[in-house]
Amino acid sequence: MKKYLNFINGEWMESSSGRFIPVTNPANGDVLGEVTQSTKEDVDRAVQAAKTAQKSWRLVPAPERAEILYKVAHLLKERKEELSQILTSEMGKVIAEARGEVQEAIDMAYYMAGEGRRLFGDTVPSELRNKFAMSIRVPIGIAGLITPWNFPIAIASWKSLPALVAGNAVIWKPASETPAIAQEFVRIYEEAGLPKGLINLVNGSGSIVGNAMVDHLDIDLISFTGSNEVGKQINERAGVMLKRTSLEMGGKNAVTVLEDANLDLAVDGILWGAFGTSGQRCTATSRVIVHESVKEELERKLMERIGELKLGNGLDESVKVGPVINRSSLERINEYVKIGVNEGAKLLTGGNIVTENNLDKGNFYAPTIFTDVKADMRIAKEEIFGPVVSIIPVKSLEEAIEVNNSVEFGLSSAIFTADVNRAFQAMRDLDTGIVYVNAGTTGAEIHLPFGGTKGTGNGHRDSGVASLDVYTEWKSIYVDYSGKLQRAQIDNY
Ligand code: UN1
Repeated sequence: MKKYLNFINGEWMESSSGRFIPVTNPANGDVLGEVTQSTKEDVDRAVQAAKTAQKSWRLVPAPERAEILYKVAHLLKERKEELSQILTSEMGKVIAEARGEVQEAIDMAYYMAGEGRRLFGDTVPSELRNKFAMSIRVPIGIAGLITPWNFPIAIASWKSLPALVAGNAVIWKPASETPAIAQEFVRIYEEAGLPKGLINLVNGSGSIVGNAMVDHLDIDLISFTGSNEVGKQINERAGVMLKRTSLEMGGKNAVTVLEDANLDLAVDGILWGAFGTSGQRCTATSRVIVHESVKEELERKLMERIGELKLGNGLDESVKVGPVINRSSLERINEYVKIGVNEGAKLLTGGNIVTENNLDKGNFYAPTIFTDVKADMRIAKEEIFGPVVSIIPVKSLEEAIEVNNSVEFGLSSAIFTADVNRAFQAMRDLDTGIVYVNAGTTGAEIHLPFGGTKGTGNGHRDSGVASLDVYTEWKSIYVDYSGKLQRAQIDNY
């Protein structure tokens, strides 16, 4: 039986709890191994190691820190196929998407390595003579990362790479469902020569390990991606300590299809956005807001294509839709479908757990489309995190924007239209952190800020240069070379 361990102060070890929980393949229920379940003491040990390591790391020139990140990038690239296979076996997404996700981590590693030679601040004129003014970024100290199972290496890369290049140490709690890919990522850091104590992997539950991290006085910030429920709890606990939190939470993303849209292209975008990763992306397309004049044609085209979505084990290259992560998720999705039916939405296709062709050993849900959905129904408002999409008819662009913006989340939105004026109006008025024109709601690239408005987040961003704001403090420095006391705002007026 494979054992997934903690990595603390440069050593692989199991938790002192002695407890392990099984890790299963969501496509067939096979037990892949077991993962150690850590305690508060393990978190303490990791923090001690991180503290010592960060003291020297902050003094290593950032371009030198970046050399290690370049090695991480090379190693990820070299091992891309192997990592993708591990990812698919453990998390379920189809192999093509797993390769895409590993590529996202590779891109992020090269990009953040480049930041080692930038990490720009500003030099600005002082208002006084013979005085110099500048701002620089300084590391915060120890970053606590809590990451989800749906993008277990990409999201971990969005957080750990900027944290490390900026001079912080990291304590990382991966999701309990995906410890193998987490272990491989940490091995790559180890092989790249990252000094011990700078990345510490602590496996375990949110209630024990997660809370111990949030409560620890020496962990300076928490970066979390996951559910709103947990994000709010983290924010509350951390808030009383004035601890920085960067929270990336739910979505209820919509594709808007106007009457002048290229409908075949819109269908491609919807199928990919709604059913890719079995709908388990924060950016998944969960609503289709369509102009009533093209609704029927769009539905017909969707129904013509839905049969292409072969379900199965994602390691089979011909499979298009993998399993959902676990049994309880499968049941929750099924509950939402029942809610939709009871609310009076019309089920166009799907709406069931799939059991034929031996798929009952895994957690498979049929790609599901509801139509004639009203914007205030629960299925149109709450995050389902599964392969379920709701079609909502509207009469105008203005109404489409209103419906798009009516939910509590604000991660991603998309509009299909051939009219440049209306595209720009949508870019201005859709209230999400990410907007696509003539493309679906997924597909964010790592050099742009990733995150959302309203209930999706708390104003911070993952990836892009913006992510450095999470892992650094600004320090403003004034150098007076006049040789006399110069009082700002006073002596110059
Ligand atoms: C997520 O679902 O949390 O834009 C991340 C996308 C991917 C990242 C998704 N590049 O869909």
